[in-house]
Amino acid sequence: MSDNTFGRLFRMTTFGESHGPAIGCVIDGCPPGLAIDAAEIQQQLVRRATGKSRHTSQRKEQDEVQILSGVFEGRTTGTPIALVIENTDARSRDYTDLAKKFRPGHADYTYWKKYGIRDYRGGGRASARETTMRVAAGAIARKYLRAQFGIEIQGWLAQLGPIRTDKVMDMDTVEDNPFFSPDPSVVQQLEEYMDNLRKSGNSVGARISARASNVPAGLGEPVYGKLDADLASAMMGINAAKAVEIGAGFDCVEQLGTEHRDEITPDKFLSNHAGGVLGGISSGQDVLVSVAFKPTSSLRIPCRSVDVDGHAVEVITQGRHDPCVGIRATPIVEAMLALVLMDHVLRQRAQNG
Ligand code: EPS
Repeated sequence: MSDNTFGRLFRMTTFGESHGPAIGCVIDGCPPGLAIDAAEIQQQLVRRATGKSRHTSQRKEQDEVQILSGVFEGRTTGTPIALVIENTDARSRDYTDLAKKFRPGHADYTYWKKYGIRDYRGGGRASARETTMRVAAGAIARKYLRAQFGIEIQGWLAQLGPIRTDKVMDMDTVEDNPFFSPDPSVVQQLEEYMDNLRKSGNSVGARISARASNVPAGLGEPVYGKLDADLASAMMGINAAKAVEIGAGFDCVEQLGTEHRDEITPDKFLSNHAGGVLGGISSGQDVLVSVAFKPTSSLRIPCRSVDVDGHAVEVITQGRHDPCVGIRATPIVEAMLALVLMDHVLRQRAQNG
């Protein structure tokens, strides 16, 4: 399996399966001298973890990250940073029935078509568990971006199923509820919606948005390697992502040029439909990205599928699953935003000093 590496100059290579002994990554290209410790990485991992509320998977992992290399006396040394997290609460028997069957809507089917072999336990490499390492590496990138440029990254739940959660943007409350909703007035509605959904055995999609502020102008390559193209690729690479928008995104279809263009005064831009990127290069405005996540495909509601021999079968998924993967996706979107910006900061430095 190739292409497990992300980034050009700040390179993260992840490894591991959901029910293997551990999941980990090697980060190559991190500048030396950055103060970082496991506790800071842990802070981000905790935000993404399962089992924090009744609305997510009840798998209980400590997600305790170990720094194996690349950090000496609390500072990065410029050598590869290896991170590892042990898997301690895998329950592989839940997957016995899926060994030879495919969950519709899941990568079960395409992994089998591609490789003719798959670790079916917990979705193997296709599991959301792989995102632990994106968040861990993202924590290091965030630290650097903040220390060097004052870049701040904040994500939030913008919509869950039919419930819009971005009509009120009270960012102080994002961490105070299990959904990362910026609107505290919809939290009760989200709780009830998710309780009913969980009882029904179904799942639902969500939209996560994120903003990076204090991004310097000039990040991103003008033709190939555009900042927005790399963001789109990074976000689409998150498990269950189905659509990405930058700035106004698909709304630009209905906008007129007079509305979409972001007029400029000597003091500032007067709007930000571009999402902080013009011609593939950051403008100095906030970088805005939004990602749609599909409903989880692991459902206990029976459905039709086939087995590895092509025979018709019924599939019922057992075990502990997220009824809405979007609920845990805010820290992952933030991490991918940090990783893309980090890579482009180093690329900008390499060419333009
Ligand atoms: C997942 C299924 C569940 C989740 C898992 C992602 O795992 P299991 O079936 O082994 O209990 O708990 O997420 C994590 C463990 C995690 O850390 O994100 C899946 O099918 O993707």
